[in-house]
Amino acid sequence: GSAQIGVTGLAVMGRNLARNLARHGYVTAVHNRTSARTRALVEEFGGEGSFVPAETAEEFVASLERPRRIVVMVKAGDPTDAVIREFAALLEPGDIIVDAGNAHFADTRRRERELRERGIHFVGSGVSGGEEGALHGPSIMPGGSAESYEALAPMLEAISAKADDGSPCVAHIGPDGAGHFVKMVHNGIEYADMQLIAESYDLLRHALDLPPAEIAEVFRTWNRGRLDSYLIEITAQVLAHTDAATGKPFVDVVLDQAEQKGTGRWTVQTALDLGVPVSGIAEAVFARAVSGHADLRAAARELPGPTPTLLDSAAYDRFADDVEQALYASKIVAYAQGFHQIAAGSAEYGWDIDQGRVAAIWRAGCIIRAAFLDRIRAAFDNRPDLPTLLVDDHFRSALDGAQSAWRRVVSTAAELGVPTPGFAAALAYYDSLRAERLPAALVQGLRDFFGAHTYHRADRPGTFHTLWATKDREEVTPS
Ligand code: NBP
Repeated sequence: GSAQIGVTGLAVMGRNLARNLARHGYVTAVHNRTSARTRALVEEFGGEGSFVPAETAEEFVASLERPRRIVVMVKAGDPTDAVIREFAALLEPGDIIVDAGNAHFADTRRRERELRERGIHFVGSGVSGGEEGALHGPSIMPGGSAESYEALAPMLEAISAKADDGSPCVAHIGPDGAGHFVKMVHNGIEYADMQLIAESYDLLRHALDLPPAEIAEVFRTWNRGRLDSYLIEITAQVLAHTDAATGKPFVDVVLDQAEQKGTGRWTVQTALDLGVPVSGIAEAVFARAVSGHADLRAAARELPGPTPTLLDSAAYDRFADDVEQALYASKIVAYAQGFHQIAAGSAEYGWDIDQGRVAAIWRAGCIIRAAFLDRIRAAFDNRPDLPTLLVDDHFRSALDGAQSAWRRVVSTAAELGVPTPGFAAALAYYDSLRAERLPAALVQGLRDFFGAHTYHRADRPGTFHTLWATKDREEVTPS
């Protein structure tokens, strides 16, 4: 065969990835279960590069040079297993299958293990940036063997997004499920980012009584500062948009129930298993769940709120700036939590993930791309064993500078009765990590009281239990 790489699964993502490869000069074999899609691609975009269309899996495999490189871009779950099974039977040792869909990392670990036994390299790769990213340059997070990465690197670097300094937004994340794990956390952070933006909008709307078009202007201003990012930019666009049918602000005609495809939920489920506190991400997932419970919300609509108050004029004048500071501080916390989860996953599964590289390849192409990520990259480059982003010099001083405003925003939100689970959870996390003593000591006392669960003492080693049911409440050391 003469094709350098093949793409199977030619819905919107696979088609755009194949076009991206062909546009970069790679002879690209293309295949889809329903061959009408394959023919349509070549008819519409054949002029963009060199495509080798295949009707059958056998033809597709035969058209590839060896070692074969096959990118699978089909629906995650059973379809991915079906396609892998079909192709694995036709491949030879040394060939490479890349799953570029949104697989759960545990599935990727299983698939990698099964294929490794047959000598086939399996690369579970996160791809972020939506359909536009797939075509013009996504952020790519491949896992799998170092050998398979070497065979793919030139192509992946060519088709990936480029950061401002020109470096490609792709890096070998680590073995087996590492790439899909990092993509999962990326999506969890994306949920948190969006929730914090939504809370900022809600506060500006309620506290300042601004119309969406003026709030769009506020976001546009923020986008010229340290919050410069894709999500802030498109927030301004969505808020400024007017519904053609009604002439109302678009944001006022959209049903206020946020949906999800599940990667945020996976992030939180995995964090619970790893014991990593990702409260900002969890609140974002729960906020979508709350929004979706229409019946519950209808039943609760009559619950009393605070007596309406207005901000005094000094508070009014500084409020938008306060919200910018609260947003920046809470965003730092959300990323600190996400990177903690990456470090914990890396330790648990032996992936040895370089967190600075992860931040570096998120600088462009993906949904959370932002100037901010270059700061994170610098933080981990300065100190690869950084225990949390919060203690990096830059972020520590940003948090210090923002904290009065951050606290004012959270308390104002509580006074006005505007829900800000993201801001509040982020602040609570910050204060929890800072605390000299946590009330966890009391929790341990209660556990020992009702369940004899024992406790450790801060002043000497050992395991202790107090005989709570006895009169003297003697402390013993259970054997
Ligand atoms: P879809 O997720 O809608 O999947 C459609 C493709 O899967 C078609 O090519 C379809 O073939 C194929 N397929 C199915 Br369904 N069942 C199959 C089976 N049993 N055997 C063979 N092929 C099968 O496509 P997409 O929206 O392009 O997304 C592809 C992947 O990329 C997904 O994992 C998605 O989660 C991920 N992703 C999507 C985005 C995005 O913005 N959409 C972003 C990042 C990642 P057919 O044409 O014959 O029905």
